[in-house]
Amino acid sequence: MSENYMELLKQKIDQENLDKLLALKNEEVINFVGEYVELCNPASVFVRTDSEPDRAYIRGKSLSGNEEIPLKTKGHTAHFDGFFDQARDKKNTKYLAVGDRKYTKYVNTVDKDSGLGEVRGYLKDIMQGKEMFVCFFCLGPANSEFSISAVQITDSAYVVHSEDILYRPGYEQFKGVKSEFFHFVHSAGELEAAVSKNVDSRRVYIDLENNTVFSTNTQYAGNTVGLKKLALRLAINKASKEGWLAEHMFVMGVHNDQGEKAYFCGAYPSMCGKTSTAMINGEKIIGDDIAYLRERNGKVYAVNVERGIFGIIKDVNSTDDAVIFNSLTKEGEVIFSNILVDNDGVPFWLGKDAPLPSKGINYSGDWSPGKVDDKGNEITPSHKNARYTISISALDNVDENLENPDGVEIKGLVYGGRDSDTSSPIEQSLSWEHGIITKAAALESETTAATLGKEGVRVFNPMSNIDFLAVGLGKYIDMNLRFKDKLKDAPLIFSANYFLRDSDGKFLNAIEDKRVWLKWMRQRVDKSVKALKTPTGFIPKYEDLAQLFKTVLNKEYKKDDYIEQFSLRIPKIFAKIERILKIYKESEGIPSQLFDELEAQGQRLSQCQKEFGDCVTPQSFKEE
Ligand code: OXD
Ligand code: MN
Repeated sequence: MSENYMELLKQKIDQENLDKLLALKNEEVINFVGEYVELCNPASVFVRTDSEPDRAYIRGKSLSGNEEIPLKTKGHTAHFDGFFDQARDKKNTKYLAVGDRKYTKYVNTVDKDSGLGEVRGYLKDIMQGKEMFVCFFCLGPANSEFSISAVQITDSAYVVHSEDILYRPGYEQFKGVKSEFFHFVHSAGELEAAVSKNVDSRRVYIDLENNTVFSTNTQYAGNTVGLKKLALRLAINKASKEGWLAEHMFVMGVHNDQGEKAYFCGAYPSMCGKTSTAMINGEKIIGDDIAYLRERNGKVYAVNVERGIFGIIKDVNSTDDAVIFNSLTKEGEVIFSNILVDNDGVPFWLGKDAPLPSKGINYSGDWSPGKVDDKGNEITPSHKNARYTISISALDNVDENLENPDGVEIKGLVYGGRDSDTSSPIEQSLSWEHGIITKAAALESETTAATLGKEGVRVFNPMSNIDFLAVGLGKYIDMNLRFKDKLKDAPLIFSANYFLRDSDGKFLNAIEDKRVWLKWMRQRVDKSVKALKTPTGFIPKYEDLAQLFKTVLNKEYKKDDYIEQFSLRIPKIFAKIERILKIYKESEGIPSQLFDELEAQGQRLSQCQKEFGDCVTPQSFKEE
């Protein structure tokens, strides 16, 4: 077996770890490990099984290598990424391109030979003097038709520790793996004060032919935790060949008045309320970030690919986010990243309802108020994209179907964006096709701190998956449209926007209002309320929302607020259609249905504008 690397592996790996590797009886794994032991040249290799001692070993290594520091509360640790390594690096994330495979212009590609040469150059001897960790995980619940096995090689114990919280163990399952699996090779590179020193050589390169992703000279989890967004890209490619969907979506259960649950999936770009929606008090969470969706018996089923949350901590407070706040402030395993640690070992973050410490340590080193960077810009106490990593089972409202290998039946899909002036807070599409085109494929969002670059710019982000598209835009839209072909009972499709503002820039909705929007969608699934039909979809009736605001939030919902929030801003919608059409007209292979839907919507809007003017109040629309 694998004679090529056997001699090398015997030299580099001690007997105990070699036995763990060989017990998998998987030649592809052995060759993969052999290839990267040879290239990265580590001082030693640790092979992680699913056992508790192996998990504890990794946690210990993360602390002894100073990748994490212990905090005051038992089980809590803090991790810091380098000053310039605080978000996903879109610029240096590239597909290794071969042949005539199509990509969108929103992702980067590099010729495979030169890209591979470059990244292999960085990987050469990169682990000299370091320990290599070889780890096995499962994307999705164990023993499920949804799930995909994955092997991660890294020299960062923090990466493995994060993966341990975020993904199901996969060593035992690997013993039976015959089908294709995903491979990830990561090195944080040379460290200085426990952070990656050579961020100029930060690269994330994706090889779709070999289901492999390489990542070098970075620690930020979005660039390094292979099973997260790196695996999503591989999964989108796999799904496109096999007829299912890999989506940037939460999975959650929402109750009706009788306490019956229906499950929803929701796609929102980062920092648009996806995680906070998924963990809303009173409802049930299965996942907050990535879902695999499959058709079975004419219905849609979904699983959470993960079992933990790598969530944005900014603005998490005890009133608006009670569920997560509670879990983050009690004993239990949590990694806080890029927050401020005060002198007592207590984490502080922007928007925490607690006094600002007078000093502490953050991603810039020692910190006190007024600290500025080289350019004189203020260094905030915690980074805007600071995060927490926690197991979903630590949340009070975890759903009992989190580990169900069959997944849960999905009744609604929600597409949410950050939009200050165009779309209403909630709207249901007129049909599957109308929803996929005008809500999902036309999704835009204003940029945030979750990726490097300027904030507040409106960007096109279809299905909130633009950064991760491993296939051309036309093919991806088509996959979504055709997903309906076998469905007898297609989920309803909604758009959501929590960020509408008035002309003075003031938000029109409170953070907690999303609880009402969820309940309205739930009612629509039950067909227990009617709606008003507008040219862009179905909107709630005032009476239904007023009732929900009363029962869910104990708040009075003023008719004027309803009118302001749900009026149809026709010129803004036209401008959006123009932007979207321009993008799709410039792209190749777009299904004609997309243009037909947008054109039909445009005609309905023109008609409506003629009749009612530019801004149409909800009273003008008829009940369906
Ligand atoms: C995430 C992201 O971290 O989308 O989930 O950036
Ligand atoms: Mn995400």
